[in-house]
Amino acid sequence: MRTQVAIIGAGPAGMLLSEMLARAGIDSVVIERQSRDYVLGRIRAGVLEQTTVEVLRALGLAGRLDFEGHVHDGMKIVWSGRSSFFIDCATHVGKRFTAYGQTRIQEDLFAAADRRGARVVFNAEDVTLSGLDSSMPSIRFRVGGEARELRCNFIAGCDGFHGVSRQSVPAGAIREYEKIYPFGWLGVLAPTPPLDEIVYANHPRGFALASMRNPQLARFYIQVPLTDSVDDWPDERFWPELIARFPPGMAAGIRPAPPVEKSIAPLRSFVAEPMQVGKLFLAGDAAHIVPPTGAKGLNLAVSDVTYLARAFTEFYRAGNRAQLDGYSATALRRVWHSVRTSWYLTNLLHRFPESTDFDQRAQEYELEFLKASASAQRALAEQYAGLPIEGGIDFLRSAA
Ligand code: RFL
Ligand code: PHB
Repeated sequence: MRTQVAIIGAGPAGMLLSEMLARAGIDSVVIERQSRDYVLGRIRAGVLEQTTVEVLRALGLAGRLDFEGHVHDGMKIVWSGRSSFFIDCATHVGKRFTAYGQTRIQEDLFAAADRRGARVVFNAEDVTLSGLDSSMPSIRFRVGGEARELRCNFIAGCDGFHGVSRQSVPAGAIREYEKIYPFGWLGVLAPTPPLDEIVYANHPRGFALASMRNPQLARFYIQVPLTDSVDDWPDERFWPELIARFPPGMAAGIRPAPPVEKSIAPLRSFVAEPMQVGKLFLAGDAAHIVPPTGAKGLNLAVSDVTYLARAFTEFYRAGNRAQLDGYSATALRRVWHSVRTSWYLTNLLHRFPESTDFDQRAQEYELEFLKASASAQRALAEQYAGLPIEGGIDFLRSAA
């Protein structure tokens, strides 16, 4: 098999990149380790930045999103179980958010890929990359026990944090910056009406978050110790603990229901620099991880592949390598902005194992300051809303 761009990973980054390349007349093949059903079954992100929605709209992929997505102006922060304020991104920076599950986006992307007859190989085992510095890199893998090879001009590593792409570069070519947090999030998806807003709660018992998927489907998270497993959190323990971390007025709006999904995710900040080595370009979680506190991971995957698609388009249309050469530097500016914001919000809202009552009080008074200061709220709104895509996204409209 041959193609222009080999894409490793059929998550949101890989499938969106293949869609953007197809619009520009650039051929790609996507190689995915899991089955299609497995990829569609993963419950993850839920909050889209305005920039992400605009990218999907420019590609004509936002029909269902515009119909089903719940648009909101910002998020609420509560603490000490009593006080609260609203980070109004719509008022402060003119940007809004849309609650729309990552599972839905993944379905929309697979449907678009089916319509254009895209080449996506699922269940690819033992994927290996070679010739990253050569004029014709190649990917070897097995499907149903049969060995295959895909030769290409470039490789896009969109295979998530545990993928093979980043691990295939020569030692020392990439520097990694990492912070592992001493807790995880227990996430629950339940068929019950969500609260009206997305609410982040700082509480002496630990952080909690109330979010939504649709008017009948709520998404909740609570901070739990890293040593806990899902079995430690039967429903009889989860619901009272969640409710205890919200102020009584809000807690009254949480109606326990048997969850359809329950899982624990560890929290990590991670950035790989540079995001490109030879003919390999990393995008999305393969290059960086943010703790979910800022709801940034999926949004960064979308901005990375937007920059990457524009660079490939420039290269194949005009033979101009400048944007490809500058890809990592451009993408990292937006990445680090969100990495820093997510780290800040994680520190502000969680109870760390070593933290004392003093630390808890200091957090609470920082929140009091945010509540009282319009300029501090504006600064936070600017960070939470995410940076614009440098150079804009008009090229997507002209390609489509
Ligand atoms: P993905 O989604 O991990 O996809 C990578 C794909 O690569 C495949 N793969 C391989 N394929 C071939 N060969 C190999 N050797 C391979 N190894 C792996 C995998 O099977 C997979 O299909 O990465 P991508 O595309 O970069 O997308 C990133 C997002 O999934 C991620 O950043 C978000 O889910 C993060 N995130 C959130 N982001 C937001 O923007 N807003 C949110 O509200 C939000 N909430 C969350 C989140 C992530 C969470 N968890 C569970 C980590 C909430 C949670 C709880
Ligand atoms: C979600 O709805 O899954 C969600 C919302 C906000 C976050 C993280 C996850 O910060």
